[in-house]
Amino acid sequence: MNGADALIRTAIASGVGVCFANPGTTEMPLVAALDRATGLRPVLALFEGVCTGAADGYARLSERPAMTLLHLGPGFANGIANLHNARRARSPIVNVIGDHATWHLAADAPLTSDIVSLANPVSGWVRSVRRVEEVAADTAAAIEASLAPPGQVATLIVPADCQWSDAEGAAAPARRTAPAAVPADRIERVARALRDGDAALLLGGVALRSTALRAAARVRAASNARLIHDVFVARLERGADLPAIERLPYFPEQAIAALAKLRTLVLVGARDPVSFFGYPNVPSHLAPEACERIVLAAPDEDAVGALEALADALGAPREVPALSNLERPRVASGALDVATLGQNVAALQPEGAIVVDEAATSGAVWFALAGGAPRHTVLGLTGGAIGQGLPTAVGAAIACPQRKVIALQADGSGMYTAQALWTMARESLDVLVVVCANRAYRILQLEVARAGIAEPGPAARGLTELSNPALDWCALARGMGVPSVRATDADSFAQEFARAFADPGPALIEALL
Ligand SMILES: Cc1ncc(C[n+]2csc(CCOP(=O)(O)OP(=O)(O)O)c2C)c(N)n1
Repeated sequence: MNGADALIRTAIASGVGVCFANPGTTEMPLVAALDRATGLRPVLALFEGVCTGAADGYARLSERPAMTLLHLGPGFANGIANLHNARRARSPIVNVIGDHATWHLAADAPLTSDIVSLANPVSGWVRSVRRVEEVAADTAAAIEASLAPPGQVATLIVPADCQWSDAEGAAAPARRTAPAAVPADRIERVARALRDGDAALLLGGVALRSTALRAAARVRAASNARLIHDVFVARLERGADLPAIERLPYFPEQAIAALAKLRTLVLVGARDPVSFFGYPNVPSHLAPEACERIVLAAPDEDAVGALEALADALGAPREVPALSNLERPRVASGALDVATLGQNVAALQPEGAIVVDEAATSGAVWFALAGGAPRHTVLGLTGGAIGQGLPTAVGAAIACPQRKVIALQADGSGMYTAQALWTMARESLDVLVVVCANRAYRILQLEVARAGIAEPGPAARGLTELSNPALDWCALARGMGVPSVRATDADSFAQEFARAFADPGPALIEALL
């Protein structure tokens, strides 16, 4: 057994099941070791941002550590934007990066770079293996670090000679630590604050899963506190039988108005909400200055247990009705625009769908209406680094092969990591991609208007339009092995969308808006 075998076997013993990879020469011993082991599925992506985004999607749904295999500093650097999103999502990811042999680094060969400095900003844990004897233990330590509540990105740099040299064997499997319990006096304090009125709970992390949402609905029934989640969520369970909760608006003026009356904001696995950007004369923090912030559960604490204890402390009934008076919309016909597109997705999405929402300005109507759809899971753009949607859909489909994945994908963002389509085809993933083809960076056009520019000049227009030439998503998809069709009105969209569910496997609908 060599160091690479020790790494792979330790990973398998620790519950790692998939490796999203784009290897090179410095990872060859690891590639060979994958063939000598069973239980670790290698998935090739044609750009590292697809590997890291897929690892994020996989981790959000499987609750197992996701592994990437990336090539030296430049390969890793290509994956950074989606690791930034994964860091915000608190996804347990282990990046394994091959490096030059320890003795070759001094030669400063062309691909040599400072990998640690690249890794630090997006990793909660970074280590370079020094000797082959340490590979197995370092691998277990990396996996354990990735799983430390609430989950984080861990990066392990493995020089090629530490992979190819003889090793003793695998390490003991990584251990999983449970989140810390919330002390009783904090529960009491929050219960008292909620009795004073004008309060809201801001839910994040595991507090957006079904058990926590039901406990939060008990808290609402007993206290009248509002239940809110941030605009972009790592994973939200949603739909007919779950309590509906409010989503914070994206633009700060609207979010500030939504929170204006609050006297108490209870944070449950969430941070104090802030504006996505700073604008002149708009505060960073969205809740009023005078509003008291109380942490019920920090992200690394047991939010579910804390919500249940809080509901009990308030004397809430054990079960409350879902309280969602949202109804599923009917299928719309006529022109295809963001309203009819959103309505038809909400009207037709199948039970148990996983919806990856990188629809940007085309997604709001769908989100508002889908609360009345059957149970589904929403994965959002946690770190605002676009190009996350298609890769995350890959990872979600690999984590949950029995569920349909719908990637609601804005066209501009989709082009950052369009290579994900090829992996969908190669792995026969059950993903329906809906490209919201408005042929613009619409959000940036809105920002131009918000900046007070009534008549955008050629630069402002040229840098925010995706015309000339228009992207042909059907051709792009076909070229990567994904069957595709274009919809130009609401009726044909509904027909194609419904048809895609009868037919498992990857497909793409270009919705011309
Ligand atoms: C990695 C990264 N690069 C650039 C941006 C800046 N940016 C934010 S939104 C956007 C364009 C979004 O356009 P599209 O995805 O087509 O959605 P639309 O606004 O048209 O709905 C850009 C370039 C970003 N957020 N992240």
